[in-house]
Amino acid sequence: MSRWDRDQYDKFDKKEKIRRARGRSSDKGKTVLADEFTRDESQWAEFLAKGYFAARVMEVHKRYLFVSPEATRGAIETSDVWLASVARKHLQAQQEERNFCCVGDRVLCLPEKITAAGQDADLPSCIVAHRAPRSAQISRLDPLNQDREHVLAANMDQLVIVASYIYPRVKWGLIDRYLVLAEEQHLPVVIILNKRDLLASQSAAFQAQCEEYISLYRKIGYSIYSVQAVDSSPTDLAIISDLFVGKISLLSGHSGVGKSSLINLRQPDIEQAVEQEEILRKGRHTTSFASLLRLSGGGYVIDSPGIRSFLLRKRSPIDLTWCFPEMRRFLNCCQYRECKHLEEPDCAVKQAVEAGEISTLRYKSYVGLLTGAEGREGRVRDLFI
Ligand SMILES: Nc1nc2c(ncn2[C@@H]2O[C@H](COP(=O)(O)OP(=O)(O)OP(=O)(O)O)[C@@H](O)[C@H]2O)c(=O)[nH]1
Ligand SMILES: [Mg+2]
Ligand SMILES: [Zn+2]
Repeated sequence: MSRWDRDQYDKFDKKEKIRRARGRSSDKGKTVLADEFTRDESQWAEFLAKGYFAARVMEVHKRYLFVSPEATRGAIETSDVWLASVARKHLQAQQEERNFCCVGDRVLCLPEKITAAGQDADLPSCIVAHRAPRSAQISRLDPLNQDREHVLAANMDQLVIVASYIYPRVKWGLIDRYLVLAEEQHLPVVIILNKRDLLASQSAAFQAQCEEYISLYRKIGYSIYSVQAVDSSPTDLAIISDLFVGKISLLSGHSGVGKSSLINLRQPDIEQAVEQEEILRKGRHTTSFASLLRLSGGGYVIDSPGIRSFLLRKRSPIDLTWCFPEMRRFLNCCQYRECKHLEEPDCAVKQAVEAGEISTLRYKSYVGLLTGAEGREGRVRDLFI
């Protein structure tokens, strides 16, 4: 075991509760702005000179995080794991996000002095003093409180959207929502359709529909690969190997689509748990926390728990149209400058849909995201953090 033992988590959790309870009264009444937590990396030098260290968030739990030192960008010491908690003064700040940090965040940490309580700790511990602004982030509306966002991961170099043909069946609307986020963040994106081996048992109509949609996304310009993580062919292995080299990739998608199985093909430093008996699965998540893993042969991946609800905050028609690359050229072509491309007369986007230049499937996703009518996939109830 290279990092930590699961049992240790609970032990630390208890200590953390005691520590918080002791400190609480003295902090009452303080207000700190959430953005005091964010500090540009150009301002980190003075902290580094005082004994702070730069680190990357590897995993976020309810009360604490795990971080690993990262002296220079991309050189994450994944075998050096620290137990971390966000500095208390920040925790009382008003915030627009569910958590202060998410996996992939670059943070500035101060090692904690060994106290009586910490002496038997198996991991060194530290306080997260600041977080760097994010270069990219993937977030949704928090299913527990839709006034705030839940950032799933940050600072990745690419988003890998994972879906399976069946079990569970591919939801193209969910893929479109991920694509909107990637476009907005200028993030390279790859779509993986997994479980190709199960396709042969499906109807010819379903197979033809999948083929049609795959060519549709290719035509728009997206990379989309059809693979199988079980009994993979050499081509599948080559696709997966090439995909992750030299980058930090976030893998996201529904539960059970095979995210962890695909990662395990590349031998991460910790083998990710995979659902053992697929037939028996009842919507339970096998991966419960997003974690950043180092792969043998280079590259890092963020394995994340399957997503059940994926509501996005509403965007203006102009912003949203821009996030559909095939619609971009019709921006400013409608009769009305403020055209939402819904019921307005002389709408260039709707004319393009009628002419078959924009697919009905993608236009429906646009309308759903604009009006919020189809803004959900599956159940809203969502249990993971
Ligand atoms: N037939 C077939 N089964 C697969 C394939 N890839 C993964 N599976 C199975 O699908 C099930 C779910 O795989 P996981 O890798 O745990 O899926 P996940 O996306 O990580 O799921 P969560 O962690 O719950 O989000 C497991 O039983 C895998 O063995 C595939 O290509 N073909
Ligand atoms: Mg998993
Ligand atoms: Zn229009």
